[in-house]
Amino acid sequence: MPVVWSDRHRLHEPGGEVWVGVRTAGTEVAARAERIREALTEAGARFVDAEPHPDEVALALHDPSLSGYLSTAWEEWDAAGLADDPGQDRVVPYLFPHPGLIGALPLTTPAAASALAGRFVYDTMTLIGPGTWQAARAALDAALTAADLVISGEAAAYACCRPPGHHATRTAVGGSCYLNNAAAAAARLHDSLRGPVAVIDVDAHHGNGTQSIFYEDPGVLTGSVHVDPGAGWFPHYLGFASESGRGAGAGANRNLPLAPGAGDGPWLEAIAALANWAREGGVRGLVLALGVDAAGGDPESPLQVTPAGFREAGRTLGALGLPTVIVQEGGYDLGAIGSLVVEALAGIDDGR
Ligand code: SP5
Ligand code: ZN
Repeated sequence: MPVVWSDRHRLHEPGGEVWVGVRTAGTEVAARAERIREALTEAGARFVDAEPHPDEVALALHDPSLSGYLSTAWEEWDAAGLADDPGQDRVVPYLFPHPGLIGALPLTTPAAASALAGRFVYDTMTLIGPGTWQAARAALDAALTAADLVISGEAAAYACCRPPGHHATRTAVGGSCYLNNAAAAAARLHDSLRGPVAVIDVDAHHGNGTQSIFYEDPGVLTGSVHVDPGAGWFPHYLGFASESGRGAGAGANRNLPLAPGAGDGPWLEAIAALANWAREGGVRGLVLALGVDAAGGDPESPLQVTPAGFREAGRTLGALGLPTVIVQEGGYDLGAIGSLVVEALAGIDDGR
C-alpha cells in the first residue's frame, strides 16, 4: 500500500517534555518517523509525498482560535522575550483555565503569551517550538493525502504522521499532539463515502481528542483500546468504558480499557470486538489510528503486545474489507517502531 510521507516532520523539535515540572528528554522525537521510513523502505514500500491541502479543508475540525494560536504561538512567545528571560526556548504553559478557577464565568483570552499557552495547551508535555506548526500542518496533509488515495481507489493507504494527533481536541492540544490527523482523515472519508465511517484507535493511550471531536456525531464511530486510565495512565480523566457518546452520537463511541500488563490475548479480543462493532454499525470506511506503543518494551506504556500481535490486529481489521486509511500515532521504542509498523501493515494486506 502507498506510504504518505513529509520531510517537514523534522521541523518539529519538541526539545523534551516538562514532566512533573522537570524538563525531561521526551520520547516523541524525529528519529521515530525516520526509523519507520527505514523499515518501510526495506520492506519495499512505495512512498508518496504529502500533498498540501487548503486550510479551509484541513483545519475544519479545529476551532479557528486554536489553529490561529498554534500558527504563531512560538513567534509570539519569542516576541514576548520569554526565550531570553527566564530562558525558556519552547512554549510551556504555567496557568490553566481550570474549572475550579473560572467556574461558570466565560473563558477569556489572556494578554500575556505566558498565560495564553494554558488557554490552548492542556498539559506541560506538549511543547511548541519554531517548526512545530509547519510539521503539525504537514502531518495533517499526510493524513488527508492518504484519505484522498483511498477515495480514488486504493484499498488502503498509510500516513506516516509526526507529530501524532489523537490527543488533540477541537479546542486544545496535549499528549504530544497538535492537530488531529486521524479525525481529519475520518471526516474526509465520511464526506466522500456518503455513509458512516469508523476510527479504531489501537494506540496504548485513549484517543481522547478523536473521541471528543466526534462525541455527538453519529456519522463517525470512534472506538479505542488502551491501558486503563483508572489504573494511573494518561490521559487519566478520559477513556473509561462508560463514555459512549452523547446526543445524536449516543452509542457511537466505545472504549475498551485494559489492565496494565495485558498482552496479545485481551488486546486482540478488544480489537475484534471493535471491528465487529464497526461492521454492525454499517460503516463504509475505516481509519486505523495506529500507535504501536502497546508493544512490550515501549517506554510509555505497560501493555505487552508482541510483533505477531500487531500483524494479527492488522489481519482482523483488513478482513473488514473496507477502504482503510492508517494514520501513525504513538510508539516510542526506537529499536522496534519500524518493524511493528511493517507488521501491522502486512497484516492489513494479509487480511483483505
Ligand atoms: C500519541 C501518544 O502516544 N501520546 C502519549 C502521551 C502520553 N505521554 C505520557 C507521558 C507521561 C510522562 N512520561 C514519563 C515517562 C517515564 N518513563
Ligand atoms: Zn500513545
